[in-house]
Amino acid sequence: MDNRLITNINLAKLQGKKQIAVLIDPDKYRTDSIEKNIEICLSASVDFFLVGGSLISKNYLPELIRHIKSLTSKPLILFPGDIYQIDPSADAILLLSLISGRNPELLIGNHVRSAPFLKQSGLEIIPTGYLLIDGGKHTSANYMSQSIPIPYDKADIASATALAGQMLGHKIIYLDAGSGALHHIHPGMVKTVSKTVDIPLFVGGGIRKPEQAAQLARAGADVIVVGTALEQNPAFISDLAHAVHESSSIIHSK
Ligand code: 1GP
Repeated sequence: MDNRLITNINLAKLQGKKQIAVLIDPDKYRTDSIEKNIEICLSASVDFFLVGGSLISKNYLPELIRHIKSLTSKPLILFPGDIYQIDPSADAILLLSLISGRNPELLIGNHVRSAPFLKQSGLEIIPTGYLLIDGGKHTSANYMSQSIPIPYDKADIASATALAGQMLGHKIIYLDAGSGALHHIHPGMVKTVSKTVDIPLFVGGGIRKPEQAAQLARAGADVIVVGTALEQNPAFISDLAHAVHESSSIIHSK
């Protein structure tokens, strides 16, 4: 087990380089569209891929990972909605603790069940403090986790929760409005959290437009995660990725 990916993510943060990750849901896997979509992501210089979903009803995960791996050597990180979404062919896994919720299964129960398999898998483990934030609608992530998201305008609660996550030893904080959220996380909340924690900050959920992605990156997100944007409008990924990467140079030139 190495620490290659988290080391690279930390390095990018140190250098002020903003990154974009594309989330691919195994349940929406189609062999023909995946090739086209990965090609679009590669020409847009997407930095890495996340694979996972709140609920997986078809056993496409191993095949999807193999397929993506045959198309690109970009890092592929599992973003599991449950303990069934572990596959040793990926490069790493975000070991999520839902610290915005109070569901013991998502704070420790699932981790205990999956730990022996994770050890055997050889995957790089990236302990992640995961916060669900209200994105204007009840998402699959909220329902499946049986947890109440942090209110949209409560940056102080998000900030204290993220700080607790860092103190507990998490390597990443992930603020998520949930896939398909009506609105993305408020940049003010991202700014408050990014000033509070030193570890890399992932922000996702409801990001559709390049200017939204750029605003969140400038507010302090180190990695912007998009999923629905690729499914709904693949051609847009190039503009989104460009906006995120451009935000790096804005910060550099300050
Ligand atoms: C969800 O942050 C991701 O965990 C992606 O959300 O599908 O809304 O882009 P979207």
